Amino acid sequence: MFRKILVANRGEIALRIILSCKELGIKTVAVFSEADRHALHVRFADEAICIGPPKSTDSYLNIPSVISAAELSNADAIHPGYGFLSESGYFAEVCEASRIKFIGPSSEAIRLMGDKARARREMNRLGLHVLPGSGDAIHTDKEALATAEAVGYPVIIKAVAGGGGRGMRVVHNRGELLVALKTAQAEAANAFGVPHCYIEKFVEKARHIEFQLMADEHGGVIHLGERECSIQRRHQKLIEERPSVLMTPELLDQFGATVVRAMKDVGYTSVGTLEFLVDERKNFYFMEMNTRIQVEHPVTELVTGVDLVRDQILIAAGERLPHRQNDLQFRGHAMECRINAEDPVTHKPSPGKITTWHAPGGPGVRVDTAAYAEYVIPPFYDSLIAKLVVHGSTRDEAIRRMDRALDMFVVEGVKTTIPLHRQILRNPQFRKGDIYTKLLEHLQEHRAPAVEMA
Ligand code: MV4
Repeated sequence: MFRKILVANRGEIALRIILSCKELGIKTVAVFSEADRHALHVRFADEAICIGPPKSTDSYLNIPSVISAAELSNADAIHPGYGFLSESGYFAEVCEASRIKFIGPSSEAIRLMGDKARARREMNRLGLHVLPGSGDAIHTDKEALATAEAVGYPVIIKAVAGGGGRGMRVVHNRGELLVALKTAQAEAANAFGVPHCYIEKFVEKARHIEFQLMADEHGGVIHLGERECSIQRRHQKLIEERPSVLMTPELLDQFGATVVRAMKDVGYTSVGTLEFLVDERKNFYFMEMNTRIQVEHPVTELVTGVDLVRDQILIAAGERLPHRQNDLQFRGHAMECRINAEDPVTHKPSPGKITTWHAPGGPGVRVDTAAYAEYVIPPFYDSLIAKLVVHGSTRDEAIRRMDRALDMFVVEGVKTTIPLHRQILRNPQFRKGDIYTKLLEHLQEHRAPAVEMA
């Protein structure tokens, strides 16, 4: 087992990793930027090392600084959390070369899944369905027109290097295609440094459902069920839950076995998530794989009782999976609301001092946060300030519990997404579980702004 783990992250996920380390009896090293001197991950870790100026590229993304901190503190492993260096194949490779265990999959697996076109080809080879389309980057106008014709309009243009849905374009007919492709390529070049885009069938009323997986270094693989993540805004997830209203025990067993087999065949290790786009006829199409612990992992923890971060650490230390598939039970309904410090009208981050803070509690309520009263949210990082996660015996109970917990969540001094969440929870379509791609856009269009947000 590891003696000491360096946590290469900040905010709630750094705290989340530190708490599992404490329970495992593993010492922790926090790294922090000059903007994070008063952050809680610095306080709760056994040691803390400043790794640079506030800007992420100078600190949390600075590979030489992070590796130096690990060497200086004699850490035998690094946990990258999510974001920052968590899906950098290069960083994982530097860790491997420095004989510091990267808590995650191999650099090779990160690189494979990071190339979205290659990942789709590989998963398709292993038996997962992918949407009809070009599969790879489109190079000529002729190729674009032929592909769109073959799959039939509407189609969607996505960046090969993108992932997470940034820079997507929906095209309804032949006349729009070439202009949309040019614009998408220019945007992709600007955002990701590479212009390559691909074309695939556009699915109306799509759902986003993902599967949590866990694999050890001895060939053991299990799945921990799905998460429904269809409530998104500008490709940021807002609410996640389990079970999805369209999941059945049969579908879970059947599709679970399929994803487990695919992960075995590709030789994946660590925790990971397979994301699917699901159409109205319950067809699952593989979109991409995330090779990190995800923001929404507590949803799975509440319905399975598994500590995913603890198990991720045990697996990285070479231990066998601590659970067998048949021992896992899914209990009740879990739901997570991501609370961001942002302006409800402009959607811009709302950094600054939290003057009043009260986090809700009570049965079935969990709050993952690194914020506190008088904490000053720095303007340099992600605006997530808390994850409010609830568990109930039914979806209805979970929704009512979430509503009362949101009501008892007091954050003053900065603007947050709490009012937006309360509005979504009250939406009749959401309550029925009729959630899909466009729901939130509809909700936002039909809203009388200031009044309902108040
Ligand atoms: C799609 C799609 C429809 N058809 N792909 C991809 C990344 C994710 N953040 C959104 N993505 C989508 N890809 C095809 N071929 C619709 C979306 C989509 C979406 C999907 C599920 C839930 C909410 C969504 C919101 C916007 C777009």
